[in-house]
Amino acid sequence: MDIKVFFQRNLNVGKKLVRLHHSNAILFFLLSLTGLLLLSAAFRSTFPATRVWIKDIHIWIGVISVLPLLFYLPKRKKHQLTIRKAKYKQLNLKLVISILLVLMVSGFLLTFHRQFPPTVSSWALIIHDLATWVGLPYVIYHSLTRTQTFKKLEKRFRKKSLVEKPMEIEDGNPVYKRRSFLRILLGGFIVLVSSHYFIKWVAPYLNLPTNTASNPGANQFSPLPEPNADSLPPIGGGKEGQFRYYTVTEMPILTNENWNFTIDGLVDSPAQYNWDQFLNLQRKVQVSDFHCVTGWSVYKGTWEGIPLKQFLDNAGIKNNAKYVKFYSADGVYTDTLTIDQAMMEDVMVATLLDGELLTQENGGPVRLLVPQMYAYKSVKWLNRIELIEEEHIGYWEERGYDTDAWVENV
Ligand SMILES: Nc1nc2c(c(=O)[nH]1)N[C@H]1C(S)=C(S)[C@@H](COP(=O)(O)O)O[C@H]1N2
Ligand SMILES: [Mo]
Repeated sequence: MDIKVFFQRNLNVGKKLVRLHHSNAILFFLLSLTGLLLLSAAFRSTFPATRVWIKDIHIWIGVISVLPLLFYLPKRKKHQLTIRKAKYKQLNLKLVISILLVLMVSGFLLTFHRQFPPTVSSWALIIHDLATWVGLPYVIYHSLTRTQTFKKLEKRFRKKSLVEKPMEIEDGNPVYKRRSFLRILLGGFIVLVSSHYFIKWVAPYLNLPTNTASNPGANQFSPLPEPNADSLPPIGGGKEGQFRYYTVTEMPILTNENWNFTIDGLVDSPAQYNWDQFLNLQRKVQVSDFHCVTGWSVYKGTWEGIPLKQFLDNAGIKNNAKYVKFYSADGVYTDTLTIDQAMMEDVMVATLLDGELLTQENGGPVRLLVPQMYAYKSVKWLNRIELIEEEHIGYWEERGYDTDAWVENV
């Protein structure tokens, strides 16, 4: 990279284009870096608070990256004239600009997702991811083939072939062959590595088998709950869309032995249930949507469980209680609702989805479900409900998430 162009004045168009190209490269690099961090499960659990402002930074770099495109517009004609004979450069330009536009539009929709119906943001997220999985490997290939090291390597190959088979240069053009061989090698390697991530991302959308089902660390409960007739077959027709499984800790491994469920705090009759006792509680079935604040949604899940209201009514809320606090068996994650919010009809202590016991990665055997709020309220591996007087700030809210979790525009 020619850093000088950033400090020179009165550049000609060519140099200005180089500067735009470099700016674009730097911005794309920063966007990839922050974007991959945002995707990383390890980063989510290790630096949760950092993740929240990295997201803001990602968005701001995204905004800034519109500038090189804007500055390019008036130079477009001249540039296209200079590359009219270079097929690869033309193709590259079209590809890069389309990918950038797709990323920008979908990024914009994701940033302002609260202003749009959740279907818009679920699609925007899928498209943003897809454009990343196509664009990033391509840009890596594009930039690696332009490094000095790669060019030297190509030259070495060329020299070798000149020495070994000097006669073939005129007719067989081994120079060209050698050169494309190196590029194919690099391209193949990049495709191989990125397809691993791509397949991991795309598998659930295409209903390809994933290896989570045979997860040896998964929960173990018996007996399994007998699904209500409305759950199996699911009256909602089965969920639409994919969960992204989030956790800020190792996923807890829960079994009959180490699991129990408590309601206590400011209630008249605190209670504790083991798995058998919990299964004896009267369950209801409801069809609800599930929205994560990062943009994805799962629609029409047929959820079965105990309405939270039922729990609270049975326990008897004391007069001084103002909030309901929810604890996870992961020992870290918590959140709260006001009593009014907690008493909403569709807030559920859920234990089945589409007729099956909630899986470990989905927060099973029991999770909270607050359909009208973003899913960070829906505490996974729920094992304790406490009625409290003072406000408690939830895990993500404490780290920068909006305390207003209501999903509008549904
Ligand atoms: N215990 C616990 N509960 C949690 C979380 C978590 O990390 N730990 N993540 C929340 C967030 S931000 C979302 S979007 C949903 C994700 O649910 P899923 O992992 O079943 O898709 O769980 C919520 N509940
Ligand atoms: Mo979320």
